Amino acid sequence: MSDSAGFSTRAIHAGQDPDPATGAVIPPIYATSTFAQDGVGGIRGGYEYSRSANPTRAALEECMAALEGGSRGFAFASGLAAEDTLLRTIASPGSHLVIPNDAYGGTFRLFARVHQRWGIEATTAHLTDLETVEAAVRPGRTTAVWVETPTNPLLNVVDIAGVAEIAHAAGALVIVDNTFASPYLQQPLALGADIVVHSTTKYCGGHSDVIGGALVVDDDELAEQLRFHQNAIGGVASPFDSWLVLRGLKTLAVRMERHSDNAEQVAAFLDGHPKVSQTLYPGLPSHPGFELAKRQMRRFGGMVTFRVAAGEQAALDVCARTKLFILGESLGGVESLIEHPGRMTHASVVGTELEVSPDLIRLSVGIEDVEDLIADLDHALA
Ligand code: P1T
Repeated sequence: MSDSAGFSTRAIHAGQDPDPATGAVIPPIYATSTFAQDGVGGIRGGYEYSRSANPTRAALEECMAALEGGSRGFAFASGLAAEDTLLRTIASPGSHLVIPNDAYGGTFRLFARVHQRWGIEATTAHLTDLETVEAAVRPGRTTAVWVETPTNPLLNVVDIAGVAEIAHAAGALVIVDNTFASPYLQQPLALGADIVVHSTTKYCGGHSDVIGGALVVDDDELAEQLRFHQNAIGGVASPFDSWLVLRGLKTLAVRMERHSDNAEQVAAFLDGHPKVSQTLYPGLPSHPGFELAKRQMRRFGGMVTFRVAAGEQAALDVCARTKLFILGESLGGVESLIEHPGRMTHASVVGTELEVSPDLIRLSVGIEDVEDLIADLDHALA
């Protein structure tokens, strides 16, 4: 496959040549913990123990790297395992990071309740405002700026290139959690980021049947440090989970197009609805990040957040009344999901500055027929 191959060609072929032993077109699930050695120290085919490396996981890692335009990828047992390994790789007691004041609650909890205990300091900043980023970064002292865009659950759009300029001038790395956009809609490394993080549980896997995470970099030294920590800590993706994510990646481009088509229509429907006080979707011209999203993303994605005019109880009632939109945490699968961030995905940040409004509902708009999705919401809001 040529280096200039298009996104879907890479998704279907990168790291996935036919199996050399059998010609199998799909990478086999190498369900093995260990590999026979040809005498002590004589490693056959590069594999010795599956925590260190496994052929199915290696296929996924190569494919993720190819899709993000990086040189190396690393696959983990969950998005949070990827984040934790990354933090242990780049930070140590005394390190300072700038983190978003609007992000997945679990990411914030990892900083506030786990890493802070080990002496890692994190300053929260409103990353959509570059002046705030500039004020939060300590030149020569800050290890990294952690970006999530679009954010979970408010769908704020952060200027990756703008943050990279400020962070790099201060000697800090830029990390981008690209879970909501997926590599199809947004390419953080090309915009100046140093490290891309994914919860592959979401759009990369795409079918709500696996928990996984990934890191991608385009720097040999950083890659070597991550490889060491991935093996030393051990939170790796299993062969079966790697296979599921790889299968999902093959259709990522067509799924993201359909997610975006459907979400655009759902957002337009909600935006004009009398029971909805605010609709948050980067593809609405009224969204403060609309112009930036147009520049930075291929399309606007499948996540839509809205506020119910009558308040929290009315929001909870809507969550209870949808039938096609299944009430559940997570996102990015082919089926539509609805959730109440205040009581579900972001319950762990109640009482912090990340606490979200109680009238907020988050939709992961799936790839069903959009007329059915809109009818379901119309009924639930009635
Ligand atoms: O759940 P896990 O695979 O460990 O990924 C954590 C994670 C990281 N980053 C972002 C932006 C995320 O949205 C998540 C997980 N989020 C949910 C489970 C959710 O419903 O928002």
